[in-house]
Amino acid sequence: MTNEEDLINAMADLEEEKVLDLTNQLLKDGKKPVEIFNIIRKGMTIVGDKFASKEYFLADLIYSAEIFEEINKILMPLIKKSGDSKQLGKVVMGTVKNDIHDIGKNIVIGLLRAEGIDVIDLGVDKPIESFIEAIKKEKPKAVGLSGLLTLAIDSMKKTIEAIKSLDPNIPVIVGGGPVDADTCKYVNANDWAPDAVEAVKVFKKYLD
Ligand code: B12
Repeated sequence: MTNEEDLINAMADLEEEKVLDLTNQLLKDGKKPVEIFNIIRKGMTIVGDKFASKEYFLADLIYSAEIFEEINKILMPLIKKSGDSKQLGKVVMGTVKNDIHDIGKNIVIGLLRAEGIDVIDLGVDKPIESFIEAIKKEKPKAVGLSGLLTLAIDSMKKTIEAIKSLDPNIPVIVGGGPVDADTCKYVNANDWAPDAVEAVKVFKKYLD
């Protein structure tokens, strides 16, 4: 078995020490932090599946997030600033109302900032008004909405409706677990991305 598979399984089995050891091992082997984030995400998805099938409880979900926080402390500082110091513009980003998941959003924000994009992070469970106020105050070039719950899709749709009636030209980009091309169309977003690396490419399209 490769270290990658071991890491996915260690995360899925909530073996904190093993997860940290394997993360350090993969770094030594030359894996990029973003690639390791993607590997660990696969383990988190299994944690979610085990929760859905009642093998795991809420406490296990919480513990998976705590393990992730430790990994974050190792990997985030290693996400290199890009050589290009040109500021690419401002983005407002938040997790939509009724949803408190932010691990994925925070990775996206870390990568965007490393690329010289100024990100205003609104946090989690943000109602429509928070986005509207931030857009009026910060005048961003694009807005990012994150959500992991199926419920979040409805919040995204309503939030985008309000954003577009304030300014029909502001690009809104969506992402998170349940988001795909169909969701993007349904909520009337301009674009979407399945992971943090793609998210950076998509945001850059709208900032250049
Ligand atoms: C960890 C976790 C939690 C933690 C979250 C901690 C935190 N600070 O975020 C805690 C314990 C708090 C939690 C709570 C709950 N959770 Co939860 N959770 C998860 C779990 C296991 C992992 C999520 C995660 O962090 N993945 C890793 C990150 C890196 O991946 P990601 O979030 O997808 O992000 C990537 C991309 O999506 C993308 N991306 C993310 N945001 C954005 C934004 C933009 C703009 C773009 C372009 C891209 C982008 O880039 C990221 C990096 O590559 C998932 C399982 C799963 N399948 O996802 C369940 C899951 C999301 N949770 C679930 C549930 C049900 C809950 C609870 C309702 C449980 C409960 N009974 O209380 C509560 C929700 C409370 C609420 N109101 O929000 C369900 C959702 C089911 C559904 N369809 O609605 C899931 C799918 C588990 C399951 N299979 O049942 N959870």
